[in-house]
Amino acid sequence: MQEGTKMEEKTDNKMSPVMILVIIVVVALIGFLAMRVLTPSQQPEMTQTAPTQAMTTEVSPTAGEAMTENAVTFDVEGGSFYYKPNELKVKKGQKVTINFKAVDLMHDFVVDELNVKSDTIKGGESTTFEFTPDKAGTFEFYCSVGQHRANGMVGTLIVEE
Ligand SMILES: [Cu+2]
Repeated sequence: MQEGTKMEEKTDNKMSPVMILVIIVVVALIGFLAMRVLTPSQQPEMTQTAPTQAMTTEVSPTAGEAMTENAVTFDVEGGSFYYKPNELKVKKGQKVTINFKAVDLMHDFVVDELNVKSDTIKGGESTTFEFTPDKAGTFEFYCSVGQHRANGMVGTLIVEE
């Protein structure tokens, strides 16, 4: 017991000054490096903001010709008796492209107020049509085949100013 205690004390005394120095240096280095590593990690978030702004800037020049240059595309599914999605939100003057697909029976896509009427397609078929709303408002789109409209095959087209 006694010999063991003496040896430990000796070892401690010899190593202490060096160990303390080494520990101080290592801790200081780790602290310094940790600060440097953590600080740049916040910068990528700011870098990501830059591309988003760049994209917005690319769109802006085309917006000079009113909003006519804007375009939006929707995939709409028609079945008995529904549209999915049944609410579309667009902007006045925006070119709207709709990829309309029928899953059964025969369907079309009509908006009376905007003179929109797609081809009538059969189940399994699809058609693409475009229109550019020239007025704002909330309009109903519906299927003009048979009694589909009465059976609930309707949706809402919201045209924002
Ligand atoms: Cu229909």
